[in-house]
Parts: sequence; C-alpha cells; structure tokens
Amino acid sequence: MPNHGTSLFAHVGSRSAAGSVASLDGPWRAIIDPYQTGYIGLTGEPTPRGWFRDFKPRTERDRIEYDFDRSMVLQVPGDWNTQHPELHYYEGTLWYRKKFTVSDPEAGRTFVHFGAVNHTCRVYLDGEELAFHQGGFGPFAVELTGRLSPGDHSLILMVDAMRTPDRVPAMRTDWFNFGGAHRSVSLVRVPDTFITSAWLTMDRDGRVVGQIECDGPNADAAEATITIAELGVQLSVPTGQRFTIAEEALGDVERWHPGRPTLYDVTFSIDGDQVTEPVGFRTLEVHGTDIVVNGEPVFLKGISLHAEGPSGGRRAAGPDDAATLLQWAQDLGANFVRLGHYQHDEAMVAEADRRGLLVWAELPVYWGIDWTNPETLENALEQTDELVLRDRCRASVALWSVANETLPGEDRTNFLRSLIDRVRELDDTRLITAALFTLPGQGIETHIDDPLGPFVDVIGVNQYYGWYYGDRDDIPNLKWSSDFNKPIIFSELGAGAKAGHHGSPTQIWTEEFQAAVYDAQIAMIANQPDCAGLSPWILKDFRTPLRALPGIQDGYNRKGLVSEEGERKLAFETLAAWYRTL
Ligand code: GCB
Repeated sequence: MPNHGTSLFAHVGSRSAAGSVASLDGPWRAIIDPYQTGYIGLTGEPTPRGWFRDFKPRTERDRIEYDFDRSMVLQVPGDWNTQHPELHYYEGTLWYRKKFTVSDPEAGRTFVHFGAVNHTCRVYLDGEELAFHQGGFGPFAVELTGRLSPGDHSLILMVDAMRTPDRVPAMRTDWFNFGGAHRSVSLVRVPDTFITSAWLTMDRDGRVVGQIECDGPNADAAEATITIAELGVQLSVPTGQRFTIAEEALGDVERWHPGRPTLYDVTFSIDGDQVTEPVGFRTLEVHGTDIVVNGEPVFLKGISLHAEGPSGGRRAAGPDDAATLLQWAQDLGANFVRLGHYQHDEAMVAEADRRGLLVWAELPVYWGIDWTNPETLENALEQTDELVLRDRCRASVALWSVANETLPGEDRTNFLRSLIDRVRELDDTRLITAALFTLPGQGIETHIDDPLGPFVDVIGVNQYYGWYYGDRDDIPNLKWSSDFNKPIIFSELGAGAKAGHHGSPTQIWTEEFQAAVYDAQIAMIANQPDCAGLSPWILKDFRTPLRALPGIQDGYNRKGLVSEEGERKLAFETLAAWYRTL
C-alpha cells in the first residue's frame, strides 16, 4: 500500500536547535497485538472501535478489553526487541501510545515527525487515522494542524514489523529486523508558510547549487535569502527551482575535505521562517578509475557499519551512539564509512560531517526484492526521496547506493534504473553506486560486466575470498577489472571471528584466521589499479537471526573488527596498520 498522509521535511535537527521542536521521546505505553485484534473486527474488516480509540470503560458494566494505561512501557527511541524478553523475536503488530498536553492555543502549523519507524506505521490522533507510512528507516511527518486545541491528546501508532515478499527490504536480510519507533519522535511547529527543504552543496564543477522548497499559502511567492555570516555572504535566490551560485560569490570559502572538515552555518530564510544548516563545500568527481575530492584523488580507507549501538545489540539512536561508532572508525584510520544497508540516523551523518568522514548512504534494496511489483517500486522510490532529501545538504555524503547484492536480470536493472533516475533528479552532484554481487571467478581474474555498470558512477564489489569461497593463499594474486573504466570499491570483504577466541590462522572463527584473511586481502587490494577504496565488512559484530552457531555466533554475525561490546580483535590492528601507511 502506498504511503498516504505523510510529508517530508528535512530540517528537524536545526529546528530543534531553534526551539520549535517538542520531543515526544521517553516512555510510551505499548500493547502487543499479533492478531491485529485492535484493528480488525469480527467480520475481518477494519473496525471503527479499534484500540486507536483509546477507550476507557464509562460504566461498571463496560467491556473494554485493552487498557493502554496498564500496559507495558517502551522507550522511544528504541527497538522493541531489546526492551522486553517477550519481544525479542517479535515481528508482528504492536500499538504505541503517547499522551501529551497542549497548553497554548494553536498558532501556525504543527507536525509530528518520526525519525524512523520499522516497518509500517498507521498514525492516529485522538482516535482518528491520519496517515500510513511504509519503510523502516526513512523520516516522515504527519500534519496535526487544526487538531491540537489546548488539553490532553492521545497519539497512537499501529506498527507492524512483519516481513513480507513485497517489502523493501523483503523476507531475508542478514541483520536483525528490529521493530518499532527506533528513532526520535517530535512535535514540530512551523509558520503557515515554511521551508520544507533547503539544499546547498557544491557540484562537480565547483559551482554552488541548491534548491529551497516551501509549503503553505505564500509558498509560490516566497523569496529566499541565504546568509553565511562567517563569510559575510548574503544572497537572494528563488524558491521552488534549482539555482546556481559561482564559488567566487562565497568569497574566501575554505573547502570541506576528508580529515579537514570546514563547515559553515548557512541560514536559509523566507518571510516568516528560517532554518540554519551546517554546510561544507567540496567537489566530488570521478576521473577514470579515481575518486577525486577537491581536485585530489582520494583513496577511500573505509569500514562498513550497521546502525547498531556500541553495546547491547540494539538499534543505534542519537548523537552519543554516532560519536562512539565513528570514533572507532577513526581509530581504525578510516576516512570513509559505508552506512549499510539502509538509511542511518540523521545524527550519524551529521557526526560524519563534523569529523570529516566520507559517507556511503544506502537504500535497503537487498536480497530477494519483488522487481516486477509496481507497489514495491513505488515504495522504493518513496524511500529514495527520504534518503536523499534528508541528507543532500551534508558534505560528507559522497555516494548514494541504490542496492546491495542483487542478481543481474532485466527486471532488476529496470527497477534499479528507476531509482537511479530519481536520485539524479533530486541530487545530481554526488556519485551513485551499488554493491554488486560477484561470484568466484574461473581462476584468479574476475571481470565485472554487470548490466548495471553503465548506470552507476562507482562499482561496488562485495567479495568473500578466503571466507565463503576461494583459497586464502590465492587472494594476493587475484585481479579485478571491469567493462566500465570506473572506480571499483571493495564494498565488502571479511571473515568471522569470535573475540577472545585464539588459535592458529588456519582455525576458523579465531581472531588469527580473520587477521590472516585481512592480510591476504590487503596484499591483493594494494595492487589493483582500478580500486579506489574499500569498506570491509564490518566494524562491529551485529545481531542477525541467520547466525546460529552456539558458543561462537549466538545470533551475531562475527565479521566485526570489534565484538558487539567493542572489544578489538586482531584484524582491527591489521587494517589500522595498513591504513596508517596510506
Ligand atoms: C554480504 C551481505 C551482508 C552480509 C555479509 C555476510 O554479502 O551484503 O549483508 O552480512 O555478506 O556476512 O555474509
């Protein structure tokens, strides 16, 4: 079912700093509802007396078979799975309720904004359904204007994390399907006509480009001003269309560069509204098989990450988790992070901006997508909008990745081309990539001719020589080439090891085995002329139902360079030592 009643806006972070955001984070009441009893009546149709009405018995005789006030408490933001033992593997429907009190009469417009809710979410205010959203990692907002008179209000979410074949992602993922309101929820107040999205970035030719979108009665007439106080810049720009500013108009602007991130506070104003975003300016190009930032070829010394917190095997949320995880990446010597396999928290990308780390941002188009289903494509496009519109102001974001390990075929290529076209429409300044699936070559040479190659700027290659296939001793001699004369990034490689498990380098699951695979891969990658970087799999062990081996995996993918609690394995230093030499 397509999304309805939702809208997108990009500046919750900056509006929060300006004081026009009220957090709804904290304790919410929750009811587990595996049979959707709160939604479906006796006849099998949606019932108007569903639990979203938040009814209370009015007489002694009244039969109401639920009670939010006496139900379990869940913290938001947070996945539900790690908050109560009975929810650990739960993927069905769960109801959330937050009561809040409005004290002032309404002025302007109010939205409830969700950082992300996995996977589908119906939003109800005071018993009325206002919106439906599908997609577990993108932000969305629902307008509440006209509904918030002073007094108490009940905000209810019906969230369903059930995997289905038509979803994005679909049935099988090698990560845990954490359910629930796992990112912040807030009430955002804006004026009648407000800025929904303000974008400023540097394009491949060093021009500053952007677009400001407004919504409201005066949106069409709105004139916008861009102010960068630190540079003494004030410029008028039109709204609702692309504009270009010569770099010279910004005066003595210092470039944002990996490792040397300069950010400027840029204020976008229209009559009655303004947002301020930290913006960095840098060029990003591909020259043959090089990735070039600000005119210099940059080798991407990367690491992949899941959005899992630094301890406790739970969904990551907020600035503290982002800071810890990205500090670990920097301890490794990384200048690049692959934020796999879906859109990460806004705080993560903002933190990468501040730390000068380049980012690969990714859509959850992963194994087993229903390529020919138009609703699946429609939802993938909605998720594309959410990904790009939220973060296209962030200098750190260098690559938009449209897919991971999808099997070549015409339907797949058509689907992914639609996503690529949409990304380019929203942001033609960054590089587009996809992590391609490669199978072991016939011998030591692998030539990539995936039909998606012509449509991306950078070829991502996931390969697991020395782990799923291939002889470790052959790895240093492997050769990689493609039809496309484009940069290749080894977007995945790695091996599993249980932290603290030691033995010989030939003994699987030991730290020594993992480190030996890294040694061999490093020897190989150092000699690949087309390779512009790597993001080995993965920074930290992460939860996944696919990994069952007792005593070793226990529900975790063990390819982390650190354990799920952050203990470093030997391979951490193997990779760090190589990165220090580059
Ligand atoms: C892959 C997938 C990744 C898995 C990894 C693994 O190719 O892209 O999601 O977790 O392999 O560990 O097998």
